[in-house]
Amino acid sequence: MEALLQQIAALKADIEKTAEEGADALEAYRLKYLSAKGLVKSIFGEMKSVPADKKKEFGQILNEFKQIAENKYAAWKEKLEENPGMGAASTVDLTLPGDAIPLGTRHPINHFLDHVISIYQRLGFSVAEGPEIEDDWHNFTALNLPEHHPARDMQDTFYIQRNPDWLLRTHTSNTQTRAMETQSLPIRIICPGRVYRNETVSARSHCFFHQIEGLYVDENVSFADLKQTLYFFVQEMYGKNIKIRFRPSFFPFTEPSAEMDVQCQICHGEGCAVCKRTGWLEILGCGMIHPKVLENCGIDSNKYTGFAFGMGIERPAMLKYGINDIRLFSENDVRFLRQFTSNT
Ligand code: 2NL
Repeated sequence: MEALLQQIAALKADIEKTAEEGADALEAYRLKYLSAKGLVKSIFGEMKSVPADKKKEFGQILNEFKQIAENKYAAWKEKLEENPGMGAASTVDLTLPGDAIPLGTRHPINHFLDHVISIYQRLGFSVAEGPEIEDDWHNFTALNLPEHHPARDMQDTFYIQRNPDWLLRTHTSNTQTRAMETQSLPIRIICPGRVYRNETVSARSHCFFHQIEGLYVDENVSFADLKQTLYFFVQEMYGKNIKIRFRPSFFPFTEPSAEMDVQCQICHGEGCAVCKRTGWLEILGCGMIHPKVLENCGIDSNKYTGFAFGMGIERPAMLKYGINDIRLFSENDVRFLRQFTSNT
């Protein structure tokens, strides 16, 4: 009797520590404890050798033992049905080298923009950003673009159908009109960003592209300040020996207006196909902010003056990286993007 009780205690402990693994282990457990030749049955067989006055007590112990064995089986089986891979030998080889994590690179447009930004930041300009969906006032009217100016034509501008006063900005000047309306003077900002024009997409032009504009408003800002700022910029961008020239031009929002050329970087002024034999490349437009524009933005044009400039990003970036199709910038073909590995 004593020996039997000890055996049952040992079997209980054994059941408890049996690891719940796969279907084979479960079947082995069933055979060992619950089958016709299993331990539960055989221990029950010992009942006949138990003295009559102990049969009731022993019967209870046996029933409890049987319950434990059966409960474990039922719980195990349920777990296995929920998770058929349970207890299977792991197929992961932890000694294999890991998969390489593909690192992204900066887009060439952002790379070029960041370079331009860093140069103007050294002159004390800070970056300002504005909305790409803009109202007519901030994109056109405040900039002295008369109501029937060709740039307002449906041909050039994407209007928002829901509200014809809204459009996709055609230049980043909207950020500058907003800054002049809201910021206190002096203002010295550069405004990079994406702009939109309703133009036929080709290798040379796209319906969206990038610009960076600059603006400086203070007392006594002169055209000499404008020239010196832009000269510093091109020297940082193209080297100390770069030659520049200004040509008179016209923009409704500046007076006087000019375009700035740099000596062609391909032929160094000799004349080639890229500069159309002129030896010069146009890189930006600029001028003194028109007094009407200052007034439109709530700035006293008798007290304050300012200069502004704007340059496109795609064309100089194409020249710098030898890219012959503007569409490559926006197609996100990784074969193109992966060529720009530098992140410095
Ligand atoms: C170009 C020429 C230019 C400006 C942009 C500007 C902005 C304000 C007031 C006055 Cl708020 N001017 N911007 C001025 C001159 C030229 O861009 O060829 N851009 C690609």
